[in-house]
Amino acid sequence: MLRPQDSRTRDRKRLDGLWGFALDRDGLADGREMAVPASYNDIGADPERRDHIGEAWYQKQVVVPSGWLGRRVHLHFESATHRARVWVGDTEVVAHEGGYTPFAADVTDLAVPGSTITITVAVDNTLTFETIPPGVVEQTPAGPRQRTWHDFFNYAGLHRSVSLHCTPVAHLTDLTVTTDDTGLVHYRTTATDAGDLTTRVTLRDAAGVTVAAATTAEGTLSVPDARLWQPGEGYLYQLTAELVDGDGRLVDEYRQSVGIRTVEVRGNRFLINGAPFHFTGFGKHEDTAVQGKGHNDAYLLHDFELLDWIGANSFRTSHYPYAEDVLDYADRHGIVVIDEVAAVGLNLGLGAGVFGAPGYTTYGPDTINERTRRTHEQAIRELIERDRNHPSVVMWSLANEPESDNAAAEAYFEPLFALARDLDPTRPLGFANVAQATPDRCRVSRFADVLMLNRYFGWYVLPGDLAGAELAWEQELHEWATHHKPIIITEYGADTYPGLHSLAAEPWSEEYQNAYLEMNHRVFDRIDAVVGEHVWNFADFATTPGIQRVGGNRKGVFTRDRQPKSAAHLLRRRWRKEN
Ligand code: BDP
Repeated sequence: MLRPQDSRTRDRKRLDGLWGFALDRDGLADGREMAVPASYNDIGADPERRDHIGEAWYQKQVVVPSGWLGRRVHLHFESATHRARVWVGDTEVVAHEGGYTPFAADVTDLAVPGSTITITVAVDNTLTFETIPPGVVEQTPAGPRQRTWHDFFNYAGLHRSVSLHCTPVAHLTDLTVTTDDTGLVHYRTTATDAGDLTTRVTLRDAAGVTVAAATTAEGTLSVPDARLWQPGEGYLYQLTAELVDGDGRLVDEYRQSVGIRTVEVRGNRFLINGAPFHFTGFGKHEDTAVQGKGHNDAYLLHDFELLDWIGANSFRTSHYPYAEDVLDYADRHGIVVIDEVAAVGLNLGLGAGVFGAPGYTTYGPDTINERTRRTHEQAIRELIERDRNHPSVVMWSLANEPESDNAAAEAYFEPLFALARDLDPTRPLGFANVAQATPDRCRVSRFADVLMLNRYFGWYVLPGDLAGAELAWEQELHEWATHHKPIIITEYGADTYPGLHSLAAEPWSEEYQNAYLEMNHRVFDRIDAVVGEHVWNFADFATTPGIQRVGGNRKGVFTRDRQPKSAAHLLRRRWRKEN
């Protein structure tokens, strides 16, 4: 599936703005409204909507442009969290599972140019043991409660753009590009209804000068003296794929930006274009006040400005695929991305009393089972299909903190790694390893190319005892280093209430966050295999209520409204010097 775009042969009409909204279908007549994109949870003042479980209904009337006569009309959703059913008029046109990847339907027969159509969407936020991420709805005396095993608020709704777009009847349907730092660009296109049309491919540099061209649907272009896509310098070429008829007339056109680069793991080094890369940055969230997980261009820019200010060269899309605009920006500006599947919380024993619950076994016929694995597989397929052309994406993370220290985990994950490797042999794979799965116990790390460790020595382990934490942390890292793989610390952090100060550097104070980070950095600097440090988290974010959460998770280096805690200055001093 190709993302909708305007081109010489294609038209995109965004359906963002206000839609009709209700928590049940009949309520659509009541005239309530909802912003798209946005999570619906925090828009209203009623707890009923914030804590709603089940389908929420969206509706919009749309005029199909009369100029689209004779073309194919598609309805495209960048995401619907966590699943959706969509109707045009009374006809169901598409259903989709998974909250963070796009889906579309060909609605040509229903969307007659010049007519007005009604689009209705039911967005369901229910999580079960067979969804990614998993959850369970528990029946309590006070009514149903959605339990999840992930530490962020279960925001739901139409979080990203919706659009109606048209293509010619004969059109390109897919385009894959892989590159290497010798200047080779391999491409593959597919098309539908293309008959005897031919495919023409042209690669231009940033100044618009043609550097290579071909007239086959699939092939390899060679770029002499290629200017590489580098961390910090997102140099992009533009590939234009065209379908042309026998007289050379243009039938369809699709443009794709291309960053020429190589990613490779060699020994305990992570190489980009053959040079060792050290990751500095954060695990982030898509999370802002009022809009929840709704995409917002102003926050997109602001967050990237702050990453630049602080000297971060990378981030992880914890714990789900982010909006495609985010990756486009990272491509253009040379920001390195670890792209994560929404498989967070496959660890039902974790955090009991914080956000877990006793009484569930992670892997079993009634919990994380074969059907969960199939959903997980589909989530991997959709992530790789969506993001494989982004040069900024340098590796895939297949899960966050799954239970990984037993045979059931090994059996669950082995085929998932095999699938991801098969779908994309060009990028290293990993998953964020949880503290309990120490080097001697973890059964899944063997499948990973890069060790991604989430560790909280000095916070969840030995809180307040940074000297003890330093010893224990270094000891564990030495053990991981014997695996001869690069190690990225994908989470380390301490909750910090902004404005709380303590001369004794007690937990929750800004002084403690600083001392905690300094301790971690001393340890990292002593271990050769550590090739990256991603602080948890970029900014404070909303969570499920809990006694360890004070107005959400406070491990942000920035507050939720993006003001720096004093740790931001500490990181800026370290990272700007390093990069
Ligand atoms: C880790 C999780 C992350 C949490 C973090 C925390 O990967 O999602 O927010 O801990 O507790 O276990 O702050």
